Amino acid sequence: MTINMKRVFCFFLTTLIIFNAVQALAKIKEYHLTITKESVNFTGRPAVAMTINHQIPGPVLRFTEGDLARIHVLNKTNTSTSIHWHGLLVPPGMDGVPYISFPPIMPGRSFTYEFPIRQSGTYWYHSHSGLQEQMGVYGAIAIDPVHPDPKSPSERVILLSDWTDEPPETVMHNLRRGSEWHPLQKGAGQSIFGALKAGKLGDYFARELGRMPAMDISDVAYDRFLANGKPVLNLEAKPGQTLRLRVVNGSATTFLCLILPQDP
Ligand SMILES: [Cu+2]
Repeated sequence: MTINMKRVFCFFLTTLIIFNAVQALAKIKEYHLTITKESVNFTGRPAVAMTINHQIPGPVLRFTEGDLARIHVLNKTNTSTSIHWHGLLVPPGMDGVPYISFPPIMPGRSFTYEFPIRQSGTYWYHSHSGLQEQMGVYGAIAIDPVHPDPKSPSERVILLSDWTDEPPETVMHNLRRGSEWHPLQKGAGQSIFGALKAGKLGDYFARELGRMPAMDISDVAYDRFLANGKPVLNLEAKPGQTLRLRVVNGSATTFLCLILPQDP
């Protein structure tokens, strides 16, 4: 071994020892997530959903920058599943994209994700398998910085999402047919006579020639919009109190607008 090679070897060994020491010193933050297929009722009618720990959304996962996350995911459904940590800087094998970064979690099996928390902020996690995210497999992640501002206000996580009683596969099928199913559900169908009446016949034909459906994936007729799994969410605060809101749009297709009312 030449002197240079020895130096390189020593450098790698030292780096590895320091990395392992840092990992060993990191606080382990452990979570258990169990994915189940079960009946829910958001609309007065029962519908099939996929839940995490029997809830939609799944629990808020809280960490502090520098923690070591250890998350055990158990699949109690009859289909394969996965969890992807949206926006988190994780090693490739922990990214949770089936057949790309790891094998999917098969029915009855579990997978333990382990990765260092290298950032702070608000993120979310969701299934990366089929249309399971639309069925309820998602939750928020809140990460505090290593040195939090001592004056930081108390905070609330708000995870917004869209819900349809229809199986998401049916939604996708109707969207791909280019049919008027969703516009009719929303009372927003567009007819040639309507275009004529509005003086938009040219636009109508331009769209038809482009084989562009009148409505697209942003126009799904959802049955409910949810905040932390509820159609209506009340956040309590004392008069004058400052709150930090960690807001996540966990919708499958919906663009949402958040309006904060001014003081009366
Ligand atoms: Cu994502």
